[in-house]
Amino acid sequence: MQVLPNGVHWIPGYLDIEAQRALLDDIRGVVRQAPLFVPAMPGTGKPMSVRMTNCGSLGWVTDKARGYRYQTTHPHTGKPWPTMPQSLTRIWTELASFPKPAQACLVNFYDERAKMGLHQDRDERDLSAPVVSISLGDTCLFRVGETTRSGRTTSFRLSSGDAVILSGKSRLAFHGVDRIYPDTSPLLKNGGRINLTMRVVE
Ligand code: MD3
Ligand code: FE
Repeated sequence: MQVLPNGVHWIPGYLDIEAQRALLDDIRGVVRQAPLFVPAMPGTGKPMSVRMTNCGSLGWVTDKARGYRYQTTHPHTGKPWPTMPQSLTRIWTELASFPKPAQACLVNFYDERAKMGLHQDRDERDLSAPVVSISLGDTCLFRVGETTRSGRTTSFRLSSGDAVILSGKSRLAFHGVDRIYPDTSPLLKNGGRINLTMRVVE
């Protein structure tokens, strides 16, 4: 485990290849029940380049009219989100050191052109709970800063199987994904990157 300057805990190679494959299988099951959707920016309706879905009792969604929020159902199918696979709840228990279970796991899919601008995660009512993130597939260039947008940032590469834990001060750090490095992992046959973020919402 490495602690970065801003208090971000990073565990390179947290999941071995077997565990990555098993988790990916579970995520494929989630995506079959809750298809990836294209999120839109509040106000402008501009599509994000990342595609998303969720599992757990709550899921993060966004659209032009209603903006960023958590809700109990998929925005297109109207069905409740699939339950969180045990592979994920086990990771939460091991890494979060928090008395409550995760309510939401956001699944982000990046193709080779996708990125995520610098932002803070503050749509959760309980900001005392950590966020636990797992990366699968192609490597990305990840950037994390301070709790103000203008703070200095540190960049590092997140690879398949890496875990990141955001707690305490780092929980409100600005962060984003600047780029995906194509063909850096054999895990996803058509390439791309999946990021899973588990959260307590309320
Ligand atoms: C640092 N996801 O879903 S994961 C997001 O790789 C998000 O898909 C990125 O940012 C991704 O909101 C980054 C690592 C991560 C997650 C939450 C954080 C880093 C964070 C919250 C606070 C600070
Ligand atoms: Fe985020």
